[in-house]
Amino acid sequence: YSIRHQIHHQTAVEVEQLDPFSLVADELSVLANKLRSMVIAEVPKLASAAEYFFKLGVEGKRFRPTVLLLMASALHMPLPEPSDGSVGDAVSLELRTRQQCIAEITEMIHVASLLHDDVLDDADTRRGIGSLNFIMGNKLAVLAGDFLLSRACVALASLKNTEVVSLLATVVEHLVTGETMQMTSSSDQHCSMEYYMQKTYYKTASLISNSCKAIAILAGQTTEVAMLAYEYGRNLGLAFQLIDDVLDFTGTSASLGKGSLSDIRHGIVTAPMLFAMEEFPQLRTVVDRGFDDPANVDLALEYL
Ligand code: GRG
Repeated sequence: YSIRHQIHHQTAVEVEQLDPFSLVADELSVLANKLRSMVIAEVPKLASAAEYFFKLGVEGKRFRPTVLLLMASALHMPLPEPSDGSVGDAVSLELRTRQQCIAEITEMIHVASLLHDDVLDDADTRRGIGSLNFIMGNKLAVLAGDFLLSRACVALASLKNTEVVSLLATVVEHLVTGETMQMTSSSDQHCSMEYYMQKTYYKTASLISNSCKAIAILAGQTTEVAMLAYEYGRNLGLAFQLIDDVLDFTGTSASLGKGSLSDIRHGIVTAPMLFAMEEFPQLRTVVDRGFDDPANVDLALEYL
C-alpha cells in the first residue's frame, strides 16, 4: 500500500525516475535478516559455507526479491475470511508475509544455482569475491547449494499451497534443463535464436516468471492476472539474461564481480554471437574450432 501511495502522488516523469530498489529498501533489509536466519546449519563447516553469500556486502543486487516485493505491492489483496468461523489456520501467515516468503525462497534457489553454476564452470570469483568453490572447494559448494535448496523446500511447504509448491519445484527442473541445454549451445544444430531463447527461459526467466505467478496466486488473483504476472516475469527474465550476456562481452571484471568473456571461454554461444553469426556466416567455422585456444577467442571477438 505504501508503495502504491508513493507512486500515486508522483508525476509520470518522477515515476520513471523512481529507483525500484529504494521503494522496497525496508523490506529488503527484513529479507536479508530473514535469509541469514534461514541458512543457519548445524555443522559449522556447512554453516559457514551456506551463509557465505548471505553476509552483509555480498548479497548481490537482490533483483528477484525486488521484482517480487513490487509485484506483491501491486497485487495486494486482503486474505479471504475463513469460511468455518475459525480465526484461521494457526500456521497461516499474513498475506504479505507469505509473499515475502516467496521472495526468500526465490533468492535461496537463485543462490543455490549460482553455487552449483560456479562449480560447473570452475569459476573462481562471484560478486566481487572468491567463489565458494574457490574458497572452500567444490564438495562444500555443492553441499551448500543442496542445503539451500532443502531450506527453500521447507519454506515452500510452509505456504501450504500445492499449486505454488508445484510451480517453484518445476523451476528447479527448469534451471537444470537450461544449464544442460547450455552445454551444447555451440553445436551446429543448436546455434539458433530459438534454442537460445528456450534455454534462456529455462535458465533465467522461469524462476522470475513462476515466482511472479506465485505471488499472484497467493494474493487470490484470477487465473488471467496470474498469467499476466507470469508473462511480465518471463519477459523481464529474458531481457535480464540478454543484457547479462551482452555485459559478459562488454563489462570488466570489476563491474561484473566475476571474470568477463566467461561465456565464449566456456564455448557457450549467446545472443551477441548469434547476431554476429547472422551477419558474418564465416564466424561459424571459428565457433566450430572451439574456444580452448585463446587465439580463436580473439578471432571470434573481432566479429563482435
Ligand atoms: C541447484 C537450483 C540448482 C540448479 C542447478 C547450475 C544450474 C543448475 C543452473 C544455473 C542457472 C544460472 C546460474 C543462471 C544464470 C542466471 C543469472 C543471470 C545469474 C546472475 O544473476 P544476478 O546478476 O546475480 O541477479 P546476483 O549476484 O546479483 O544475485
